[in-house]
Amino acid sequence: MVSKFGFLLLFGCIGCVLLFFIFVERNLRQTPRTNLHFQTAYEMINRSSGDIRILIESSCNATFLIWIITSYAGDPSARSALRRAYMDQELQTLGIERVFLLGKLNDDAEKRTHVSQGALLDESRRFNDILQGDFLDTYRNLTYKHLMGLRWAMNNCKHVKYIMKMDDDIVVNIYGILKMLRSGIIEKDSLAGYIMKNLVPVREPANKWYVSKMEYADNIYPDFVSGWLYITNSQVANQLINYAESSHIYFWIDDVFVTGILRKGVNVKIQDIGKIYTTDYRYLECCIKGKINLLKCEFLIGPNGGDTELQVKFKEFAKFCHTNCSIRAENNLVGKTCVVAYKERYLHKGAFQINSIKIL
Ligand SMILES: *[C@@H]1O[C@H](CO)[C@@H](O)[C@H](O)[C@H]1NC(C)=O
Ligand SMILES: *[C@@H]1O[C@H](CO)[C@@H](O)[C@H](O)[C@H]1NC(C)=O
Ligand SMILES: *[C@@H]1O[C@H](CO)[C@@H](O)[C@H](O)[C@H]1NC(C)=O
Ligand SMILES: *[C@H]1O[C@H](CO)[C@@H](O)[C@H](O)[C@H]1NC(C)=O
Repeated sequence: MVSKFGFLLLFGCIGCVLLFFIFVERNLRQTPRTNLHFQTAYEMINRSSGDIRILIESSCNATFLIWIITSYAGDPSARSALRRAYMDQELQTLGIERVFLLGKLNDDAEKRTHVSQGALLDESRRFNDILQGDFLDTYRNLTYKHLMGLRWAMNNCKHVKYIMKMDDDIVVNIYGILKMLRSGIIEKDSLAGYIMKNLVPVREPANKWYVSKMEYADNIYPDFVSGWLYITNSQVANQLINYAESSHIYFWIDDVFVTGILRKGVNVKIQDIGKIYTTDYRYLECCIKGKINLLKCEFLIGPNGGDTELQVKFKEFAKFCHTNCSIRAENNLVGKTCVVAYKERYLHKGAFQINSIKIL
């Protein structure tokens, strides 16, 4: 009898131990699965763009368009060129206000660039066109900068019709942009720009633009518009910002995140205005040469190719030709007649791997 009871006890114990192991094992297996589920695509962070403290603020008087420009705090040269190209007074008469979006520099960066916080405060007092957020001015914080600009524009520029976001190394013909906006071809409540389709994350760890699976798990980015320059309005900015804050997601490549991931999340349309972009600064130089023949240029936007003064030269051409030149004939477009030695260029910094759409 005793041995029979002992047997039962033994079996019971073995059963308990087995059950315990099964339970533990299932838990072990389940925990990571749940985590993976929550990390589907993007890094979860606990710092939303709404928490960003503004160190230097600016007022908004724009009535038609607020022009926000991401700029590296440590390099004022592009800001200076833009200020000389398009003077405040002229912008004001056009209903435009321009604001540069900066982060802050750490001691190392201040030493390297010889730009101190004091110098930035002076710059702001002098030009009243700086918005500086309380985050380090680095590549991986670009998304903070971008969202800070949209949030500020949305809260402070209540009466503007458009928000235009640009990078400071991009050359632009403002007169041409205004003409396009007034023509009404930009769809309401959309993001209009150069559409990037089917781009894939860079997965080589040595690359500066390396994106880990933790940061972004999918193998392809949603369609987005290049951060070079895009146009939208306050309603769209509002939706993007709210979604960024409620979803607690973050991805550091700013244009992919804001105009791709967030945009898709709130179901905003993107509109292709890629025809007015060139990816090669030398085409802008060809545009400028057309001035002697009184010819306009089909390109309104392009990179400065490392020469900040191209902004000033292109603006002079654009202003002169806006009233004095004629539109080029189809067979005389700069894209067809300008001869430059072939060199691959990229519209998007994080996209080195990809053969993006060829537009030239
Ligand atoms: C905006 O308006 C305020 C008050 O009218 C003025 O002090 C400020 O200089 C203006 N800023 C710009 C950039 O025009
Ligand atoms: C972004 O800014 C925050 C706040 O200044 C800083 O702590 C962080 O190191 C920055 N991130 C990167 C990747 O530079
Ligand atoms: C148009 O051309 C005339 C004559 O060359 C010149 O005086 C005028 O300044 C030009 N217009 C602009 C906006 O540059
Ligand atoms: C992040 O912080 C907020 C409070 O600001 C809190 O409600 C939330 O649970 C935190 N999320 C994570 C993932 O830690």
